[in-house]
Amino acid sequence: MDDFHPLAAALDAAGLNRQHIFNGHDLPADCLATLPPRAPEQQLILIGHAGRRLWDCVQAATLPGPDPIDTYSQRTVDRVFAQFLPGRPYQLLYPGPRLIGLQALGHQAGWHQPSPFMVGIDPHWGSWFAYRLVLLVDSHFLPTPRVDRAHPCLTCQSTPCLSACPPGALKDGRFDLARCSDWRLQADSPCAEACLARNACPVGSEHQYDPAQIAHSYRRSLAMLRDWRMRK
Ligand code: B12
Repeated sequence: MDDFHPLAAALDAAGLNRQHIFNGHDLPADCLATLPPRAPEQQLILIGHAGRRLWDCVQAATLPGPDPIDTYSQRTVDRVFAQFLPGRPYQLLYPGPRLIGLQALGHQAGWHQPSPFMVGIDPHWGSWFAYRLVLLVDSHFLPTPRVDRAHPCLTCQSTPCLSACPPGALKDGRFDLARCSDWRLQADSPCAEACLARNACPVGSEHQYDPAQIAHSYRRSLAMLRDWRMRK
């Protein structure tokens, strides 16, 4: 049996503080459908970050390029594998060209409950976590038990996210992506560099990212939206 503890401690210290190990053959068919054919014989390691630490580490690393978070995450996992599992190759699936359903994997890990604003939520971290790496490895780690946490939105009485959304994209119990996107793409939109609904959510608010990280991530998603609109 391989020991994941030293890798977990090093990843935690580097701000990549959520890890989940799956045996490939335990994943449901819809998750396996987006993975390479050998995945059922391997282990899949899902790595995320939660809270503020990752951004502090990324800032300290002063990395070049448009996505310093991805660069930092990949360098960190390279370093951690070289230190604790030298010579053991792994296949990096995310970030990468293949579309991996990260929230579906997060759901299997017990990290993801759907919020009205579509970012996953849990009662501890709120919506202040994201998925940073997906690896396939020929390893024998102990698989991680599913985290079993309640869905905080089910008991939320005040629903501040719904009233904070300026275009009303969360009305009627479903997320209206076109309404959200049209509003964000307007000149001087207050939602260009932050989601006011997400910011209004009280769950895990002590873990809310640094404003610079929020602006960085939302600028990137806005650029993605612009790109899609141009191609339509
Ligand atoms: C495309 C995409 C978007 C599109 C959404 C368009 C759409 N309807 O697909 C746009 C550009 C709008 C977007 C925006 C954002 N995104 Co986005 N996005 C993705 C991406 C790259 C692919 C999603 C996908 O198509 N999956 C394919 C299907 C088959 O997989 P799935 O898991 O079953 O699908 C789920 C999602 O698609 C989700 N979904 C559907 N519609 C929307 C709309 C939005 C806005 C979001 C966030 C999710 C979402 O619901 C599905 C069922 O759970 C994922 C990364 C990934 N590879 O999964 C990130 C991802 C969903 N995004 C994420 C985030 C955080 C954001 C932003 C907050 C910006 C940011 N990066 O910080 C904003 C949201 C704010 C807003 N209101 O716009 C995170 C969510 C983390 C979490 N805790 O759940 C992800 C997982 C990326 C990551 N590395 O962690 N995103």
